Amino acid sequence: MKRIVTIQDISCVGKCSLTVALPIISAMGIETAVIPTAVLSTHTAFSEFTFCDLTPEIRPITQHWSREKFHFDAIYTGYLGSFQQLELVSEFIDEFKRAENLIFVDPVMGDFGRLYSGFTPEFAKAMARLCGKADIIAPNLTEAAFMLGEDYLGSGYSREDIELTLRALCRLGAKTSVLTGISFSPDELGVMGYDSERDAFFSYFNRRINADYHGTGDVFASACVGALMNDLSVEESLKIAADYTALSIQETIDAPDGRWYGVQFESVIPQLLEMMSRAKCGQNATRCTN
Ligand code: PXL
Repeated sequence: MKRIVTIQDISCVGKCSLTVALPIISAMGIETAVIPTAVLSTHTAFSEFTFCDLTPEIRPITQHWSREKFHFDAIYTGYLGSFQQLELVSEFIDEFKRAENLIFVDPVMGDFGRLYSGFTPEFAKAMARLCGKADIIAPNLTEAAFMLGEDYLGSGYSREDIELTLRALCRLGAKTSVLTGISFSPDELGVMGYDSERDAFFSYFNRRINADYHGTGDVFASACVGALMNDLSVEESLKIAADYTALSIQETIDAPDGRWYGVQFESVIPQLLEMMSRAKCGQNATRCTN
């Protein structure tokens, strides 16, 4: 069984970061080790959230795992709350990077042109350096703009603008850059990516659902990492992650008790697994029995 480690906070209520990554990636059949970077009572969009910083634990955990000679097939980082955490995660990557494992950095910092509470443009620059160590990064347009020190593209952009941004993101050092939340027409929303090694762009779009919920980026990134660890290609993994995120949003809208602070990703896990096994069948058409 493959094993990954994901490094991000635990927001105890709020359906984001570890409470999303752990169930989704585990359900996809991948052992999911965690380094919780902080414990918050809720994510930071609630007022009066509590916060317990676990930064001092990161290096001792890294050192213990080093002595144990643990191996991770992927290192997936999400929300990180301080410059020091960025440094320690960078050290962790140096320690556990292997030729064959995958470093996936989701530089969670903001949305809709604004940084989340507590983040600064200087922090975005430091996050950009962490992105330089990744195989795949998956910012949204807000995070990309702050990391690149460019203006937020907003909504009136062209395919060429996005291609330029993707190329600039790869120049930070990541092999593949993916931009989430891309839309070239009012009724569609999707992702675009650039593989710098193949010099190839790719994209995938869904019908836009007019609702915004917290944690959808984490649902997307988790499903993407899970699919990649199931040996699906980046393109296939992004498609599955985008479809699963859209399903989770639709499920939340349709639920009589839908909650505003996160999406109902749990009840559509069976569909996620079906999409994944269909994609795997597609790859192994001659051997597939489902
Ligand atoms: O979903 C991103 C996220 C993760 N963790 C915390 C957050 C947020 C977004 O606001 O506040 C603590």
